[in-house]
Amino acid sequence: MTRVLITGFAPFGGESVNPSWQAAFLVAAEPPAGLTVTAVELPCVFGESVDALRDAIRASTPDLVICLGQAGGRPGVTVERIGINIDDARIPDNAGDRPIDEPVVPGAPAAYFSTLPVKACVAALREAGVPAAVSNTAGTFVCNHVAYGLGHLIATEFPHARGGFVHVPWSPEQVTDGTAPALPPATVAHGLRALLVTAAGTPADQDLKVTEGATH
Ligand code: PCA
Repeated sequence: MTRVLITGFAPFGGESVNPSWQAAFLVAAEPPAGLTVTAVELPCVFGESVDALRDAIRASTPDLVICLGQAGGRPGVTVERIGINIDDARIPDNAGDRPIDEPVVPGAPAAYFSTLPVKACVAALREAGVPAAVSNTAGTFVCNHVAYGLGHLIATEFPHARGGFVHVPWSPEQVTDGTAPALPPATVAHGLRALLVTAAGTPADQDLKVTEGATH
């Protein structure tokens, strides 16, 4: 049995829902065979989010950690390749904090690569019928903060866990005027179940050798 921790975020930026938490909740409610899945909602707050993630890893002792966040405007599920050691907030977090060009962890490495097989994860999402891509930036807001924070926790405190960050699009209820792409949380959850099974069975160093690169 592989133990999985999946996190989503609380709503932020004046929104009333966050599809990352909606999807995480649905995956844990109906986990794929062979996996036990715990879902935890993280606060959209610099610092506190990583503290809550550390507490959740301690409590559920997962083999695999998938942190989800909302990426409004992206048309598909994006598997993040990297988290960088910088906070640069265009909007305040849910505690009113707005760091500019501060490290996530002072003195720590510039970046951490995901320890998920990112290309196999993208392939699994697509095979499940869910639009997906590799992303080379998780931004510089709280999602990147957690993407980097997760990499640092794995590198320094939880070496037996593997994990990475995945962004999900807006849900249809957030774009009722239809002017931006959206995916129902149930569709995202369906794809994420396939991603989890693939990630659990594929070490990061046995990822697919296919290009998902970008020219810009
Ligand atoms: N998305 C934001 C923070 C929380 C979330 O769900 C981000 O992409 O940074």
